[in-house]
Amino acid sequence: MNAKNEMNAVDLEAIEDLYRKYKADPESVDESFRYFFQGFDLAITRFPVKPGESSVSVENSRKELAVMKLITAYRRRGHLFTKTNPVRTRRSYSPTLAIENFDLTENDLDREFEAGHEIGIGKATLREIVARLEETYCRSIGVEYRYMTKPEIVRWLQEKMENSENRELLPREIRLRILDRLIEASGFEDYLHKKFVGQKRFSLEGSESIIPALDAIMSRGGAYDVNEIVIGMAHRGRLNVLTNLMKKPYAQVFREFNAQNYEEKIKYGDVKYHLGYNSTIDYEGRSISISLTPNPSHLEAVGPVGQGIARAMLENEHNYDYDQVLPILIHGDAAIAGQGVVYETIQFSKLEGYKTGGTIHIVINNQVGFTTSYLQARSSTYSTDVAKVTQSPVFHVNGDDIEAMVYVAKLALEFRQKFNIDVFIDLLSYRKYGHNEGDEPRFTQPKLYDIIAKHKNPRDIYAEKLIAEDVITRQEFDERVAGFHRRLEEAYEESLRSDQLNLQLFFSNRCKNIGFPKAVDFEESVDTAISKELFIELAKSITSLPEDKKFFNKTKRLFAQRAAMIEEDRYDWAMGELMAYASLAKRNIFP
Ligand SMILES: Cc1ncc(C[n+]2csc(CCOP(=O)(O)OP(=O)(O)O)c2C)c(N)n1
Repeated sequence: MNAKNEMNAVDLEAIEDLYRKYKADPESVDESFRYFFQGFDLAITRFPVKPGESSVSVENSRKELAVMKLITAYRRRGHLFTKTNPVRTRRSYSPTLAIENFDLTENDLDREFEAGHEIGIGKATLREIVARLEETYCRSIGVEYRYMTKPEIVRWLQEKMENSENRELLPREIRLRILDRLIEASGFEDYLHKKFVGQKRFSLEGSESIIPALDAIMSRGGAYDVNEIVIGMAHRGRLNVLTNLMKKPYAQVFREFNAQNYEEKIKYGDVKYHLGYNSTIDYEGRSISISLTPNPSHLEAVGPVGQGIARAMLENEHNYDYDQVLPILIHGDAAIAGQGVVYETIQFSKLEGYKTGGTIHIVINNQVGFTTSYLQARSSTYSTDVAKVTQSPVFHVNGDDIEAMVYVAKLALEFRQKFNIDVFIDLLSYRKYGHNEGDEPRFTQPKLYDIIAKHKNPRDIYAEKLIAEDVITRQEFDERVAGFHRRLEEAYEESLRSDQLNLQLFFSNRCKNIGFPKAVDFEESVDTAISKELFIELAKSITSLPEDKKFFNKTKRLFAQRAAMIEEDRYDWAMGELMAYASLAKRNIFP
């Protein structure tokens, strides 16, 4: 038994056994029990039990045990009592973590407990222990990890979080970098809002802190051996990721808004939210290629596509060194909770034939799916509850606490690189406008949108913090905002200089022979005929088995039967279907 495990189900006999073991050899029991028994022994020496007196030592050890139970409860249930929702009061859960629920009282607050060793602060008062637990588990970050069954993973995370109170003090230059990313994220959306009135853009406003978080992953990835990042994401915030992180030129996006023609003859539709993009970013002398996969409107369908691309890269170019290829999937809260394909995809995540060495999942949890509040949209407590299926840790983070978000992003990256399993970040935020800016969110969410209307955006919240802490002056902040606005104005001017859009083909360097699909006029029949010679050539090639391999007799017979069809010029439906695929593959891949 391990004191760091389930103290809730304390078995007194087992503890007595452990105590006997400890007495024989203190090193033979887990560290946490060692501390616990040291406290117990101390209490016995200090307050020996005299005949006829009540046992102080027993009382002390009972209290030590109670504090241990409290610590375990914070680790397991602390996430239910966090301040992670920037715009709503959280639902209430019971029992709470109040000390009274653990047989402790106010009189115990200033008593010292050996149990403090368990969370790395040594012997400490209950007041200090509770303060430390509150800081670690119940502020802007709620973490679910105790369901993971591998003790070494749980311990690693626990120590990381408890030793740091789940935060990191950032140097000034990093804080300014974060501020700049927020200025770009909010400034870009605001510019689009005013310049292209009423046009759909699936604004990121309310959830902008995903941009500095992704920036942290991308810029630090190199230090953890990442060479490629594959991102799969839907509509929300896609334009922001493309421009501010992947450096797609602002002018190009503005031209797409002005609905001008592509140089290629493809139909203009929802193209700008669905196209893929590739770029390379350099940071501290390392470069990482980033690929944003194309995606259809069908939510979450991009998940397996992103995984497939990452797996192909691992197989073809990185010799299955999982650390080199990092998949990131960005979800909406309604989509991840509702779409079955999410479950299907993550079930592949640990299978030898499919795994990609762990995915960082980030949920843009704006608490609404189209028009529906999360309370009417799902039965699970969290939108991320599917994470438990594969025993992946989940960090729920208040999107208004930017530094917490960046800290979690970095921790998730380190975790993924160390254990090569999935990890989830649930970014608790809100959606400033309607689903696509054209609809009125107040029709279905009037109260929420009254709160949102008065709420400061993440950029301004962070700027106020940095101004208050003398990291930057208000004037410097205003200048940075104005400077970015000027960059956008210049890009807009540039966008007007050409009326043609040059589309970058996704993976143009890797897939040289694949072109854009041609627009098909369905009124006319499409010519799919191929010559008889090509037909025979393809048929022979798909009915021959490689000679250097062994096959079951049944397989050999099946192939022989198909090969006979060529001789007899008599084909069945199954062969017909295979020939259709073969002719299409030949035509599209090797035109
Ligand atoms: C499979 C599928 N079902 C339904 C839709 C229609 N649809 C488009 S966006 C949306 C709401 C998505 O909400 P959420 O996942 O929370 O993302 P948000 O837009 O709030 O960022 C729905 C239902 C769709 N595109 N795909």
